[in-house]
Amino acid sequence: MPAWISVGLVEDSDQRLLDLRNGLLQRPAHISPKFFYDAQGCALYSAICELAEYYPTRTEAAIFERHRDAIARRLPRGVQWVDLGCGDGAKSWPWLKPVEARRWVGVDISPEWLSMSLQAGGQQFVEVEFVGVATDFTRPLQLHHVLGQRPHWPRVFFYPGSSIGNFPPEQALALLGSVREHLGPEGRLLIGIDGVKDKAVLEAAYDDALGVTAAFNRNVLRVVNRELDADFDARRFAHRAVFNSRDSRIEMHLVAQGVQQVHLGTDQRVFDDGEAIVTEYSYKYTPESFAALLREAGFGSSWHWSDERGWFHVFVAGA
Ligand code: AVI
Repeated sequence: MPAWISVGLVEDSDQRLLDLRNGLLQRPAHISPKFFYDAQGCALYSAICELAEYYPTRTEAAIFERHRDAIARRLPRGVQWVDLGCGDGAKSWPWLKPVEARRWVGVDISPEWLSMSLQAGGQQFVEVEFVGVATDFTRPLQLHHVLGQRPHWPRVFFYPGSSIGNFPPEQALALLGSVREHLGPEGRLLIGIDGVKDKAVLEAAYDDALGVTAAFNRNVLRVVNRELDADFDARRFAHRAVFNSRDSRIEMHLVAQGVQQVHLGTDQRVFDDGEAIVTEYSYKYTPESFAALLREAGFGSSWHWSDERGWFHVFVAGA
């Protein structure tokens, strides 16, 4: 029977809504990308991962496929496999045998995803212990207690999909530092990183011809309407994705088409024609810049593997 633990999720929910409201009242207005992922947003994100233009998912999968043995040689055995932002858990499953996993710890903000992954994994790997932790890991990780239940099983933190890129560098550093604190002596981090590349390739990946990413971006306004009792008209905001090469990040915006007065519960906010709401940053790293970030976060060793075009990088890092 898979175990289920909730760390700090319920207590955080008022603060989340306060942050959302304050972000929209600021200039420039912003919405945290964590609000993308309601049921509709998750479905749209799954569709993005299948798009011809969106190379990260399939490029990372190809690196994992091709280099699985070499990567696994850098990981301990008999591990607690900690899947950060596990979703349906599917990216974890091919790793559990190579590392002789004894325990899978899925960490996700969505209880729905967690129960799905616990069930799917529990059926497939009957020898493995399954634990789900519902938490918002944009806040410091609090997994010492859960992982301490099996003190002698080394830890592997798995953070695929270049999701670390959605954090500004100082927050990415804090998250990596927090993982580092949880590692223990033999522990490792296995993480996927999107690389810096041609601007046209990057911008197409975030502004596809079918408009799926545009729908994903606009959907966040429906989430805001629900969460804050607001009245955004998603049709009157245009999707925009640009690569900011100075800061090495894709920036996604929603741009007001005409002046708009929007109610946010009891507050009001007027958006000028052409005013942009920042909805997501997706930072791109070179292997060198990411290795430097790992060192800054306290990791003493790292190895990496890339695809032939050097578009995506997979790192293993240890104490
Ligand atoms: C989840 N994250 C890594 C995606 C990215 O590429 O930054 C989210 C995304 N936004 C638009 N397309 C995909």
